Amino acid sequence: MLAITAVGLFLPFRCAKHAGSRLTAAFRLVLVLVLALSGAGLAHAEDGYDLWLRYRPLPEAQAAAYRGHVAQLVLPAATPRQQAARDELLRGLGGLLGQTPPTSDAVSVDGAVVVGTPASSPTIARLRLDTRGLGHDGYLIRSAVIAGHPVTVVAAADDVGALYGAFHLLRLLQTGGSIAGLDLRETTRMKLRVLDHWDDLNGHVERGYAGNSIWGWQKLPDWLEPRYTDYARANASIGINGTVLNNVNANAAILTPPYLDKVKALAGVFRPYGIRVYLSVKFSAPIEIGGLKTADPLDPAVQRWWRAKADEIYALIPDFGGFLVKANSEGQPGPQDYGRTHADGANMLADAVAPHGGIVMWRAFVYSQANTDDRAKQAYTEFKPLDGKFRANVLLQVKNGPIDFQPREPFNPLFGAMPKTPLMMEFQVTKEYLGFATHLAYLGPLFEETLRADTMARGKGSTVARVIDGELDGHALTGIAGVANIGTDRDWSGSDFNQANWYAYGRLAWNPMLDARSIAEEWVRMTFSDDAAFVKPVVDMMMQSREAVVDYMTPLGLHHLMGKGHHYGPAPWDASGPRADWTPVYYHRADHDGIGFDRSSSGSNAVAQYAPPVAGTFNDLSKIPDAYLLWFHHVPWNYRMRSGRTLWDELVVHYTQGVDEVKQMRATWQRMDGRIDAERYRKAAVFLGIQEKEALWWRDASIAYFQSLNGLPLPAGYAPPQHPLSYYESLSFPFVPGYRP
Ligand code: GCV
Repeated sequence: MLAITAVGLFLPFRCAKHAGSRLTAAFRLVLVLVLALSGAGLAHAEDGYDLWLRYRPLPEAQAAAYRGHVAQLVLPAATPRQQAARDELLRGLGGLLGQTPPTSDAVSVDGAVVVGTPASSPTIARLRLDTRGLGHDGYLIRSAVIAGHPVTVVAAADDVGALYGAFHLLRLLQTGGSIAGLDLRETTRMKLRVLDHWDDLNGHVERGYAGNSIWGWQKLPDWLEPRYTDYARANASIGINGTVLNNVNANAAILTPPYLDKVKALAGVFRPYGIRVYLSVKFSAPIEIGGLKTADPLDPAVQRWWRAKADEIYALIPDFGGFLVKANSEGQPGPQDYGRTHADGANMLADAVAPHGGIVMWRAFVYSQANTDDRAKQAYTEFKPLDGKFRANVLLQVKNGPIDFQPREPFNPLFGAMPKTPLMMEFQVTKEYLGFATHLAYLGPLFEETLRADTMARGKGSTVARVIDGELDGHALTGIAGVANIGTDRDWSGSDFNQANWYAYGRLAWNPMLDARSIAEEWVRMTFSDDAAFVKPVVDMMMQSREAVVDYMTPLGLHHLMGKGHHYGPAPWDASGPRADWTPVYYHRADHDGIGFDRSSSGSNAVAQYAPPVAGTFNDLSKIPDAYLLWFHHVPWNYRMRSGRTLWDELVVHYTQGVDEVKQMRATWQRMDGRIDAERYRKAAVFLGIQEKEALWWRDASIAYFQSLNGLPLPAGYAPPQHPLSYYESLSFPFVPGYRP
């Protein structure tokens, strides 16, 4: 019965929107019954598994127009990577156009698609295209004429570039782009485009809201889940070329022989897709699994141990990427345990992997309980003096903001401050602080805001994007990392809309200058529908969504007001142990008279860590944008805002606006009913309902608490919190997903 219902609901849309043919009611009924009986109805339901690579049939008129341009595939399949490009094109074209073009060694018809490199394809070699400057990853897509036949050429210098070009061609078809008169050239300056999985060996994902880890360690290396290949396809389609398999809060066991065999098996699945594996390593591994008495990076025995470990790994996985390290932060061991610096630790590991071409990503997310200085300043204080002291194969991985992936933070002052060190961006794709799985928060605008921020470090235009893509300070080793939002949920990311964050991260990793709106548009067209009446309102809704979260959680520069440990929901009242810099009261500093963290020159002086023009803006109350006011300043509740309202009234307006924005998002989505499949429509509709409830919870709890301090009335027309403060304070959440106690 279930299957019949699901298929019955689903068919009217698919027939009308995709198959392009009008089925009679009788035929439709027969089809429903056949599908229901065979169980195929459920198997083909839109459950989000296919991500943006759905390749559902295009409307017939559109498919017919494209078919003439993809009448034949001329491409090599001699290596696994070439095979991957070929398989994807066959799968994609077959799905989109309803027929797979024949493959051939030479162009013999109009409308052939020729894919390859000068080395892999004699046809491409004969074209003598200028593939220099494309690097390993770049590609050209051109309309050309070969032997009198108009063709489309996807040419690269390396097989991986050809694979990326194949995905680009498919994207053009999926988004209704023209494939006539093409002359595209795509390159990337970002060498490492990496996903960081915070996956534990027991299957738990730290800050994961999409089920368990997708790595089935217990069944590896023998059983290779088909999902691994689909993961690799999805990543390759957006140019991601590295994956760190395990949590930065690392378990040393990942470096033991049984686990390295499992890692090798995964590396084998990913290799055809141009994806290298990396591992997070625990600094104390020489003690824990090596039997040494110390992990001191200057101890020759420790150095030997790491060199031998690197040799062992590379013997198994010759293209292993390298190590990611969280050291001396949040309880993790590190070089400072032995009185050594972060550079000493990073360099020791860098020396171990250097003979194999490996790299070390050393995290700058370092702050200490023992340090009573403003937490926002500690990473800069620690690392800035080490500029120029790292080996050439070390990247310093810096979170986008100085605290910790909050809904809004100013850019991290380390960007632009360490010209002699390659800085790698670390974004969080999983929504630890933006509503977990259910809140619709498209992170494209957050990523874009950071990448475009002007550090002014080398004059105007010294954007964060130009720092990390190496242009500003002339680095060839460049990289970007995103903390993955991927798990065993059928839809991979805990909601269909969360897939957009994975997608946007990858697209911006490839080209940090892309804009968030265009990326959202691409994604919506591929993931849901190319119907203009759907795309525009949904993209508008996505573009508004992150600001809505800022409004209902942490407006005007407030930050870190969530419940301790689990990070689910508001707890601005929390002043409990074990350490001050994990409590909301440390960050908002509200009392009867005012609110905000004074990081100006009269406070912690965190502003001084920015280049003078930026520091000048942040330091000056008359210049600072409202969005960062309470990040940098402590002001009275009756402080007069640019709007003419008092700060208190302005806060209440923002909190309320956040809830209203979610209501608008819900209303927009309700209008989309019937324009996409019922399954995905309904899930997003229900999730938006959850988001509205939780947005109201954030608003009301925050207002109730701050009002308990300042005793001020709400501005006229604004509803009081639904419950007394004591109600919000009484809530507890010991079992939220992703929690690490
Ligand atoms: C992996 C925050 C998160 C932790 C995370 C840490 C980090 O503190 O809450 O779960 O640990 O950042 O980035 O290392």
